[in-house]
Amino acid sequence: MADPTKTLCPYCGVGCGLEVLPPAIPGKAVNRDKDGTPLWNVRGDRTHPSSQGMVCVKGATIAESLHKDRLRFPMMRDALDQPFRRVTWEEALTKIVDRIRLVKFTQGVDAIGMYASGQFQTEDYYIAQKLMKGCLGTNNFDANSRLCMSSAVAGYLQSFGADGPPCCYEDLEQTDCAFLIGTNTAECHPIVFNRFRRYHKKNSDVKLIVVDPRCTETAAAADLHLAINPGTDIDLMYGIAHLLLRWGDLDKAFIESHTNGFEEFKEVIRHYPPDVVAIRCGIAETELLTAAHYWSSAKRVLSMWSMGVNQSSEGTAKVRAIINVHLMTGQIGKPGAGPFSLTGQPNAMGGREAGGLSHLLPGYRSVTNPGHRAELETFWQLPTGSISSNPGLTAWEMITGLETGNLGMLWVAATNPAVSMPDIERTKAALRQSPFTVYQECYYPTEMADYAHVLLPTTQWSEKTGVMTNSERRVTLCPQFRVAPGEARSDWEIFAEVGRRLGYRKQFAFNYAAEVYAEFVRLTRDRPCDQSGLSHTYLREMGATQWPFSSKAEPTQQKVEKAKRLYTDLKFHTPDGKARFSQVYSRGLAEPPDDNYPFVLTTGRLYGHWHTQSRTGRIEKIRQMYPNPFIEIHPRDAEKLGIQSDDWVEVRSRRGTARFPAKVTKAITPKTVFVPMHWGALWAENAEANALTHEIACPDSKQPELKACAVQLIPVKAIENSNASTHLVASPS
Ligand SMILES: Nc1nc2c(c(=O)[nH]1)N[C@H]1C(S)=C(S)[C@@H](COP(=O)(O)OP(=O)(O)OC[C@H]3O[C@@H](n4cnc5c(=O)[nH]c(N)nc54)[C@H](O)[C@@H]3O)O[C@H]1N2
Ligand SMILES: Nc1nc2c(c(=O)[nH]1)N[C@H]1C(S)=C(S)[C@@H](COP(=O)(O)OP(=O)(O)OC[C@H]3O[C@@H](n4cnc5c(=O)[nH]c(N)nc54)[C@H](O)[C@@H]3O)O[C@H]1N2
Ligand code: SF4
Ligand SMILES: [Mo]
Repeated sequence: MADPTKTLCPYCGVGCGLEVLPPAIPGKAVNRDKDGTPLWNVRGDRTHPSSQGMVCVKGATIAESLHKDRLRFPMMRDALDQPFRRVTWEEALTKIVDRIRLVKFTQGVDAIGMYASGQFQTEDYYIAQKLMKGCLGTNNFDANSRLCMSSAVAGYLQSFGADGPPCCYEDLEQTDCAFLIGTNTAECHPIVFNRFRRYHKKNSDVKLIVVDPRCTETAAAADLHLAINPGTDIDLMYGIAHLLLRWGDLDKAFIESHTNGFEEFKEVIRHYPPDVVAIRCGIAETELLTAAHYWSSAKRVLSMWSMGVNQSSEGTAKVRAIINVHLMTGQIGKPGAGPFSLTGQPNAMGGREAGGLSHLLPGYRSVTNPGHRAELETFWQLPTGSISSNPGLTAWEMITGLETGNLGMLWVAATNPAVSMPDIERTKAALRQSPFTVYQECYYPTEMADYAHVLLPTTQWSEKTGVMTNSERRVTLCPQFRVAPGEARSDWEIFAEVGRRLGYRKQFAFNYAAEVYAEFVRLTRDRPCDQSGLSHTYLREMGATQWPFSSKAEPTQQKVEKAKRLYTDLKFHTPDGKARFSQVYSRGLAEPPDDNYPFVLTTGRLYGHWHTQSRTGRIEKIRQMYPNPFIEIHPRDAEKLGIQSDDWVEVRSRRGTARFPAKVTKAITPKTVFVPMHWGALWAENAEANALTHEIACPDSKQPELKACAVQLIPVKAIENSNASTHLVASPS
């Protein structure tokens, strides 16, 4: 039998290793989809250190999505109200290159914007940076990581002097206390959760604390679930810090030698005594005391977080508040301990390494740093001053750029902003105004296709070769094993071809993804994300490998050991080598509930679905798991509204409305409601979470507060019975 192809699951940032075999395995019936299409066999890769053979339902069913509804040929139209017509690549590329030249000439290069995704491979990211930030000279490249990980990036950078999660998955099995805040790990990072759960079940003295306004599957497994009011994470962290300080449970030697700013932080947490914090968070004081007690009695505390922390108007401050508590207790740089952001997408980490946000450059560099710009200009053989010193437009600023007309061309790839952006009606209106939008996608239809002038068919995972980095900094090679449908091309190849046509032949003289990666890793040498010792060949032969992994002569095993955790020498990437405490007070939600909009709506994910359903909506098993969207409402609120499960509810925010059947459940905190983000216009009528959300963002990370907005709930039967519905707005208090 042929050897299986070893690769990585292309869904979440856990980054599970997969083994893939052709549909026909000798001695077995050919594996087929219901429509008769032969399906590749997918199973967990036991040799992959991150996942040890485990997979969740998404990884297990990926093969069923690969052949359905694929975009096969380039398509074009002159206006959005026209039908698409099939064109050749030559026509499409000529059109794009002409338009780039025109916009550059008439509006300037900063009128061009590219919006891409953590579902790019590192090679795609890198070539896009070289084209946009290097050759074209605009930093207007942003990714959906802006909606996802940018608060974690900003928090790490401010506290440690560099991005990069310091921990590894082995820490899950070496900790005394896992502190999960703003993460539904059981549904969204299932294999990380499984690894911890196995260990937790075997070790009764190990504690699990979960901080989430909802009693998720994750929270249900906790020793302590703190169902805090949305947006009160900083209060909670400072409340814990206050108690640890009061009890003298500090690592004074660590604070003294390896940090700055503790005295100022002490002054801040003085204002967070347990009685005040308990009221703000909506928890009992005893629960807060228990959390602080668990924290203080654990030798090793591992914090993990994701969108409940990052997607906030104070996202960076939340991240730093978590890090502060690690710093005051010396809980970092050792096994089983540290602040660990769980990355959302399969290669959001690689995106950060390759400079895939509008303020970054490849190799954890910054556009505002003149030395960094000069290094890249020399490396890319571009004239001095080619790279702009201005941070480019963020995802949302591209939307407002379309509104004002400042953006003359939008290029979207591997993301579906017509569903995933905040304030979706405003987003769609802006997209409709775009003079020229290019959209690179592997499926058709998706919601975003409605807003494109040019559709470019791309290969996806399984049809292209490249690398991805998971949450624990582990780089896995994902080799091509299937033939791409129709005329699909890989994202990086499209960018490189446009670059060559714009005259940058030597900058884009690549034939293979391996060459692209080889160039990129040279740029990481001696940087915090050093992977100069890696190559496609190395990864193929040696398997998935964590960075830092330099090209310096050193025994491999030594490099591997050192790469497990960052900051084991307690030297941080700041100029004086010390980590920094933050001193920011909590502010709470950007749009708190009021008499008119009395509920807090929070949004998020379900175990089986992936984002806007481009893949999972096309997999029958997963569709059956979740036949329709819904809204979670606490029984107390439901009673006041006079509704029961399956009754339809209209949800209104200051920006829009949507309708959902109610799911009455105690799993949600009273006065808070929850809607999954997965149903865009293609998959349900009027059930878009983002019809309701707002774009107000963290001032540091520019990450929008997708986790909370103020809404009213109105039973649909009441609307149908009466035209004057205003007096029916239910108040939860
Ligand atoms: N099944 C599945 N898995 C996925 C994805 C998917 O689409 N489907 N997407 C991937 C991606 S890109 C990402 S970013 C991750 C996201 O992974 P998670 O962040 O775990 O997922 P979410 O459901 O968005 O939000 C997590 C939790 O935050 C809670 N929350 C809301 N507001 C607050 C708050 O103010 N404070 C706190 N402490 N908690 C709050 C919500 O109740 C929710 O349970 O998942 C990744 N994995
Ligand atoms: N209300 C609300 N909104 C949210 C969130 C939330 O929690 N609540 N979460 C936010 C977060 S964290 C995220 S990450 C975003 C995700 O939001 P999106 O990025 O919009 O979601 P996806 O459905 O993953 O879209 C990715 C698209 O890329 C395509 N694709 C896959 N592989 C490739 C490839 O190799 N090349 C190309 N060109 N295309 C490819 C897929 O078919 C898919 O259509 O949503 C954000 N929006
Ligand atoms: S946990 Fe994430 S990476 Fe692993 S199989 Fe599931 S979706 Fe894929
Ligand atoms: Mo994400």
